Amino acid sequence: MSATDSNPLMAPTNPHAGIIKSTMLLGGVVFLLMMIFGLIMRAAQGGLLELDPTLFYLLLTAHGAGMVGSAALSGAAILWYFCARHLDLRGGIYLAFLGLFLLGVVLILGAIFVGQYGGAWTFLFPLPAISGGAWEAGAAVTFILGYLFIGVGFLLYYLELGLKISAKYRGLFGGLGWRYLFGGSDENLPPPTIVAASSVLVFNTIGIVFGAAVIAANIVNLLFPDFVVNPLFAKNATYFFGHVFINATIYMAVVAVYELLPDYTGRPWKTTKLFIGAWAAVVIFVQAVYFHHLLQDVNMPAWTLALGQIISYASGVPLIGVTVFSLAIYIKGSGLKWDLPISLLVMGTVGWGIGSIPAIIDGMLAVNKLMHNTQWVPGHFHIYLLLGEVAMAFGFSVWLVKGKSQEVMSGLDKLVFRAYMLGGAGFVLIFLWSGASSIPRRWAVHYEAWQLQSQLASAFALVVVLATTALVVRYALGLLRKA
Ligand code: HEM
Ligand SMILES: [Cu+2]
Repeated sequence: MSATDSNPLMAPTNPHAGIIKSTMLLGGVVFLLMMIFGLIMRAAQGGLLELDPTLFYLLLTAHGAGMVGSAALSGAAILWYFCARHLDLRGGIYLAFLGLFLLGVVLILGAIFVGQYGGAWTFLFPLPAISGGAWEAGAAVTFILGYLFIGVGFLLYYLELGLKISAKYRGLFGGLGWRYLFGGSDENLPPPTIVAASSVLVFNTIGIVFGAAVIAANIVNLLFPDFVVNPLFAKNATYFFGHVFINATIYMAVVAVYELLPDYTGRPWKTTKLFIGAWAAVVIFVQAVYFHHLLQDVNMPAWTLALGQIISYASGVPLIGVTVFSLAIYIKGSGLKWDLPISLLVMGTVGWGIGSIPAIIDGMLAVNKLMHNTQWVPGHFHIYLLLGEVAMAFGFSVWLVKGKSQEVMSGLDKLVFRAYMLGGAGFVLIFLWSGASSIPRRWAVHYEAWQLQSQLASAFALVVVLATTALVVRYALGLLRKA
């Protein structure tokens, strides 16, 4: 059964397929390259290779910005592709978004590898200005300007989605499904993809606006150091933006599950009150929960810390719970035939759910005090990014080049899938283990007593890199075959 037969909503050909395919190729290649940077860092921490600490911080900055950027790009491409099944989106807007994004990438890469900016993707004030001579203010300005272009691109992208959704579903409240939730009729009810798109566009636009404000403040400070920014305000705004933005990447990518699973199970993913309610909770919680980044800031008012703690318990539950649970229900007894795309999509959804558990643990004050600057933190987010968003992105990519007929998993597909999953699981678990052993994060050089973990992790990372290489090559060959 082909996707077109079973899904009446899908136009025979998606008018945006070409550009989305290219975007996914770019995203896949950058994921792979950044993984290699990650492997180099982990191997250096394990003493397996010599790496100048200055270079480590350049790689760390590039890895953080590059990974978050590729996750955002692939998430945006997925969301656009599926929204185009329901809305009449303008291709020119997507091209402008992509152009601004690439311009931003060029500035960021230039700032890092030409300007030697190594202040991490979080550009936390006043670090960009205090380089100890490692980079000039101009490099920091260039890096942050790169973000600004990407942010503007995203605002344009969300504006187009917002306009088209409002026109078709009678305003954003219609698109969010909130009108129906509060007793309105179910006529013209938005499909799950539109509920997701409306929710993401609301919270990510708010996040990006805060990001833009703090970016502007940083730039002025870098150019005119007399202009000081309140560091506590800057931290709040920066982490609000960063937290919301990285979460949005997964919330965008998950629509691939809503849209593609029905092709496999023959059961449409329905917009229910529970579904709308879960997304409504996300719109609020994903913003409020950023307080967990401030649990160590003793000068924050106590109520914010309490809120950070309470919401951290609550935030993962609604949407992830609903999505993972529904996934299990839709799959059970459907006779689903596993191929590579659906396996990767399901792994991504489950990985996302599992990754929220160590995040919730870190959101407890008592744990956070001990763990926050350890590798527990990269441990939790590598779970829901490496085994979550990125797995979904590759699942979508290989679906794009899937043949019309039902394909079973070849022996090679199975090998690649298992290598990615097991390599990834080993790699992230060792981050958690390292964190639990109080090994700090973001240290270029590790004591000998810490190196065993880094060495084992490097071996797992190598497996992930090989599996990812196979995925990228398989996708590229698929594109050639289709062309
Ligand atoms: C083979 C796969 C990967 C490897 C080997 C790897 C390796 C690493 C290492 C060694 C660090 C620094 C840990 C420390 O603080 O000591 C790191 C940080 C990070 N990684 Fe990865 N990573 C991988 C995949 C990913 C993916 C898929 C994403 C996101 C989509 C990602 C996002 C990040 C981010 C945001 C940081 C934090 C950077 C910072 O602290 O400023 N990584 N990674
Ligand atoms: Cu966060």
